[in-house]
Amino acid sequence: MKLLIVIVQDEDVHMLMDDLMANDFRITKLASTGGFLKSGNTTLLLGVEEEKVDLALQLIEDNCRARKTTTTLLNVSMPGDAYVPMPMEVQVGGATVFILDIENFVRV
Ligand code: 2BA
Repeated sequence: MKLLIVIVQDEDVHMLMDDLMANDFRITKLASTGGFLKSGNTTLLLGVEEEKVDLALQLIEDNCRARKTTTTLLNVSMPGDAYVPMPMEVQVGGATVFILDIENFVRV
Protein backbone atom coordinates (compact mmCIF):
# COMPACT_ATOMS: atom_id res chain seq x y z
CA MET A 1 0.00 0.00 0.00
CA LYS A 2 1.06 3.61 -0.66
CA LEU A 3 0.16 6.87 1.04
CA LEU A 4 -0.41 9.71 -1.39
CA ILE A 5 -0.08 13.19 0.10
CA VAL A 6 -1.67 15.46 -2.48
CA ILE A 7 -1.50 19.26 -2.25
CA VAL A 8 -4.08 20.89 -4.50
CA GLN A 9 -5.60 24.31 -5.04
CA ASP A 10 -8.90 24.88 -3.26
CA GLU A 11 -10.60 25.57 -6.62
CA ASP A 12 -9.90 22.00 -7.81
CA VAL A 13 -10.63 20.02 -4.69
CA HIS A 14 -14.38 19.40 -5.00
CA MET A 15 -14.23 17.97 -8.52
CA LEU A 16 -11.18 15.91 -7.63
CA MET A 17 -12.77 14.46 -4.50
CA ASP A 18 -15.96 13.62 -6.43
CA ASP A 19 -13.92 11.71 -9.03
CA LEU A 20 -11.81 9.95 -6.40
CA MET A 21 -14.87 8.92 -4.38
CA ALA A 22 -16.63 7.70 -7.54
CA ASN A 23 -13.62 5.41 -8.05
CA ASP A 24 -13.77 4.05 -4.47
CA PHE A 25 -10.74 5.87 -3.09
CA ARG A 26 -10.78 6.72 0.62
CA ILE A 27 -9.75 10.28 1.38
CA THR A 28 -8.92 12.53 4.30
CA LYS A 29 -9.06 16.24 3.53
CA LEU A 30 -6.96 18.72 5.49
CA ALA A 31 -6.93 22.51 5.27
CA SER A 32 -3.36 23.66 4.63
CA THR A 33 -1.39 26.80 3.83
CA GLY A 34 1.38 27.20 1.26
CA GLY A 35 4.65 28.42 2.72
CA PHE A 36 5.48 30.69 -0.22
CA LEU A 37 2.15 32.37 -1.02
CA LYS A 38 0.90 32.01 2.58
CA SER A 39 -2.57 31.36 1.20
CA GLY A 40 -4.89 28.42 1.68
CA ASN A 41 -4.64 25.18 -0.22
CA THR A 42 -5.90 21.66 0.48
CA THR A 43 -3.97 18.54 1.38
CA LEU A 44 -5.57 15.16 0.69
CA LEU A 45 -4.35 11.92 2.26
CA LEU A 46 -5.12 8.78 0.26
CA GLY A 47 -4.26 5.24 1.33
CA VAL A 48 -4.05 3.44 -2.02
CA GLU A 49 -3.40 -0.15 -3.10
CA GLU A 50 -0.35 -0.30 -5.39
CA GLU A 51 -2.39 -1.25 -8.44
CA LYS A 52 -4.61 1.85 -8.06
CA VAL A 53 -1.82 4.44 -7.72
CA ASP A 54 -1.75 5.15 -11.47
CA LEU A 55 -5.52 5.69 -11.55
CA ALA A 56 -5.27 8.11 -8.62
CA LEU A 57 -2.50 10.06 -10.38
CA GLN A 58 -4.54 10.16 -13.59
CA LEU A 59 -7.59 11.58 -11.77
CA ILE A 60 -5.39 14.16 -10.03
CA GLU A 61 -3.89 15.20 -13.36
CA ASP A 62 -7.34 15.39 -14.99
CA ASN A 63 -8.78 17.65 -12.27
CA CYS A 64 -5.94 19.96 -11.20
CA ARG A 65 -5.15 22.94 -13.38
CA ALA A 66 -2.08 25.15 -13.37
CA ARG A 67 -2.96 28.77 -12.63
CA LYS A 68 -1.02 32.00 -12.55
CA THR A 69 -1.29 34.28 -9.56
CA THR A 70 0.45 37.49 -8.57
CA THR A 71 2.14 37.86 -5.23
CA THR A 72 3.98 40.84 -3.78
CA LEU A 73 7.48 40.56 -2.42
CA LEU A 74 8.64 43.37 -0.18
CA ASN A 75 12.15 44.44 -1.15
CA VAL A 76 14.55 46.76 0.67
CA SER A 77 17.93 47.65 -0.84
CA MET A 78 19.61 49.55 2.04
CA PRO A 79 19.05 49.47 5.79
CA GLY A 80 16.69 52.33 6.61
CA ASP A 81 15.17 52.39 3.10
CA ALA A 82 11.41 51.99 2.71
CA TYR A 83 10.12 48.57 1.67
CA VAL A 84 9.25 48.57 -2.05
CA PRO A 85 6.44 46.22 -3.15
CA MET A 86 7.66 44.00 -5.99
CA PRO A 87 4.81 42.25 -7.89
CA MET A 88 5.78 38.77 -9.01
CA GLU A 89 3.83 36.30 -11.14
CA VAL A 90 3.85 32.72 -9.89
CA GLN A 91 2.45 29.57 -11.49
CA VAL A 92 0.68 27.27 -9.02
CA GLY A 93 -0.19 23.63 -9.63
CA GLY A 94 -1.70 21.42 -11.06
CA ALA A 95 -0.86 19.41 -7.89
CA THR A 96 2.09 18.37 -5.73
CA VAL A 97 2.06 14.66 -4.89
CA PHE A 98 4.26 12.78 -2.42
CA ILE A 99 4.07 8.96 -2.66
CA LEU A 100 5.17 7.06 0.45
CA ASP A 101 5.49 3.33 1.13
CA ILE A 102 3.20 2.20 3.94
CA GLU A 103 4.73 -0.46 6.18
CA ASN A 104 1.47 -1.44 7.79
CA PHE A 105 -2.17 -0.39 7.66
CA VAL A 106 -4.78 -1.31 10.23
CA ARG A 107 -8.33 -0.25 10.98
CA VAL A 108 -9.42 -1.28 14.47
P1 2BA B 1 3.21 27.61 -1.88
O1 2BA B 1 4.39 27.30 -1.02
O2 2BA B 1 2.35 28.77 -1.45
O3 2BA B 1 3.78 27.86 -3.36
C1 2BA B 1 2.93 28.33 -4.39
C2 2BA B 1 3.69 28.40 -5.70
O4 2BA B 1 4.73 29.36 -5.60
C3 2BA B 1 4.39 27.09 -6.07
O5 2BA B 1 3.48 26.27 -6.81
C4 2BA B 1 5.58 27.55 -6.89
O6 2BA B 1 5.21 27.73 -8.26
C5 2BA B 1 5.87 28.92 -6.32
N1 2BA B 1 6.99 28.89 -5.39
C6 2BA B 1 7.07 28.21 -4.22
N2 2BA B 1 8.25 28.48 -3.60
C7 2BA B 1 8.90 29.36 -4.39
C8 2BA B 1 10.16 30.04 -4.31
N3 2BA B 1 10.99 29.84 -3.27
N4 2BA B 1 10.51 30.88 -5.32
C9 2BA B 1 9.69 31.09 -6.37
N5 2BA B 1 8.48 30.49 -6.51
C10 2BA B 1 8.08 29.64 -5.53
P2 2BA B 1 3.54 24.69 -6.67
O7 2BA B 1 4.95 24.23 -6.86
O8 2BA B 1 2.49 24.13 -7.56
O9 2BA B 1 3.18 24.38 -5.14
C11 2BA B 1 1.86 24.54 -4.64
C12 2BA B 1 1.84 24.26 -3.15
O10 2BA B 1 2.25 22.90 -2.94
C13 2BA B 1 2.82 25.10 -2.34
O11 2BA B 1 2.26 26.36 -2.01
C14 2BA B 1 3.04 24.23 -1.12
O12 2BA B 1 1.94 24.35 -0.22
C15 2BA B 1 3.01 22.83 -1.72
N6 2BA B 1 4.34 22.33 -2.05
C16 2BA B 1 4.95 22.37 -3.26
N7 2BA B 1 6.16 21.77 -3.21
C17 2BA B 1 6.31 21.34 -1.94
C18 2BA B 1 7.35 20.66 -1.25
N8 2BA B 1 8.51 20.30 -1.86
N9 2BA B 1 7.19 20.38 0.06
C19 2BA B 1 6.03 20.75 0.70
N10 2BA B 1 5.01 21.40 0.10
C20 2BA B 1 5.14 21.69 -1.20
